Amino acid sequence: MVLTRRGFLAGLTAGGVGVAMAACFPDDRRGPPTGGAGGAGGSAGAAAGNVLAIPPLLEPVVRGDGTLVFELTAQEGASEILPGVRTPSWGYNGALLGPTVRATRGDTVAFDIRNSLRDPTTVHWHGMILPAAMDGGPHQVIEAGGSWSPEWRIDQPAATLWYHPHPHGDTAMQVYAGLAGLFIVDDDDSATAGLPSAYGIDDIPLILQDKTFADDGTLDPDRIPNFGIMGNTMLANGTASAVFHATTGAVRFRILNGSNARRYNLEFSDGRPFQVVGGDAGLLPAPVETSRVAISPAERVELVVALEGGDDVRLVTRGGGLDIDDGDFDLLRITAEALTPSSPVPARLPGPKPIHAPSTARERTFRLNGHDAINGEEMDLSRIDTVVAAGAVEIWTIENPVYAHNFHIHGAAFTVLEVAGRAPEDAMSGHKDTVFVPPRSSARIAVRFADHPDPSMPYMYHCHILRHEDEGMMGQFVTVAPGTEKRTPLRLALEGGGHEH
Ligand SMILES: [Cu+2]
Repeated sequence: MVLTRRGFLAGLTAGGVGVAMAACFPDDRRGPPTGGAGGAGGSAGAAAGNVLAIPPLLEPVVRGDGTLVFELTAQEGASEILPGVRTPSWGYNGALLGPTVRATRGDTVAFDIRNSLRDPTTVHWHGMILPAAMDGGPHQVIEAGGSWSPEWRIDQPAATLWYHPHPHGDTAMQVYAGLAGLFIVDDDDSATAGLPSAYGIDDIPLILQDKTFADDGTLDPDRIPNFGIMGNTMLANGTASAVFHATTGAVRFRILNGSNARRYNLEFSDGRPFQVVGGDAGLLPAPVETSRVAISPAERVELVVALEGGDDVRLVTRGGGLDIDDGDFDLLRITAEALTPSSPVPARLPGPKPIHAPSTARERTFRLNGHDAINGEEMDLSRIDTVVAAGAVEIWTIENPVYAHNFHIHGAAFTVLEVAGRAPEDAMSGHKDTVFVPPRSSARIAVRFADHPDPSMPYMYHCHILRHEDEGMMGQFVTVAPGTEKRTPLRLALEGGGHEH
């Protein structure tokens, strides 16, 4: 199977594919910061940095029945990420990353997705609770030149989700090339929660990624042993040396770890505390004050930081003791002059209640083997590994005997019960869809599964270190009508004979 890296590397090595240079977003993303300390006039020198790009909100067309219809095209392009350097990159509706999709609980959303890449791709809605056939996993392949039109009704708490490719064996390179975007779900409670909520003003999306640039400006796909790509240049929303000029006394950052492998140990450069208000799959029930929070690939954290006029502070990641959190890096410089006052973070937030497993809950164990298998088996697209009653709550234990991994479940949300035998940090106590499992430890989670029975179309669970996922550290489960578990077939008849490594 020759999916791997073909199109992206062809773009890298052919000296470009004749596409025009394009900024990833329509706003000016490369000018000097407006009024930041030490602004360098028009030269936009490295010391001054580059204005943080804000992904535009994707405007839907509203159908007669109220359905919100969004259009996304996966495409090749080129971006000026480093000053004066042309970098071939991939994006949705642009050359790098994608627009932010936004919808409210209760909305029916539909997508017209076109694949104008030269490779097959998929668009997976990470964190969305939806029928498996709409999930955009490795079974919903969109061939080069093809299209896909999923549709579903959103029914889950407000959260910062995201979308990205999930073609089996090629996810790492497609994400690294630039395919990723945010999907914000609102609900009635989040609208009145009293949190900063002016998109791009005091409610700031922040997609953190690490890249390495080769001398010719191309993205270097070199990998470190065991984990895959660890870049040496930090990007925020595709902006290198990013600067955000704050205008309000409190700013909410919706942070996505969009990296292939890197774990971020987030702090502010002056150690100031901040309030964590949300996690992967929803707001917290109350803000958690801390000065450090860590997110592994695909995890999200929402935080609110208080600023004062004259502030010039950096969001940084500090090197830790793992291969995947090596090194200290600046992620975003935040400058502040005259600030509009903000309301304090409310003491109570409308986060969903913890997911509670009944005493009769089914328990299962998943052991992460090396970096390419779960419970002794590599991913097989034709094999159903696990059958779950639709809508059930189960307790899953993820055992990790060797390397750093995390664990993501599609079409589900969970509460972390324990990591390495202890209750999770408060900041990780909300609803989640991805949990970090440190080396030589385990995690225990109470998982609520989607109530969309379909014995013939699986969801995935996998490590979200993308190289591990591509190498086979992934399994498949179906959700079925309660009582039909035992007669659910464990083989899928796939067109084309299934998957080979
Ligand atoms: Cu892993």
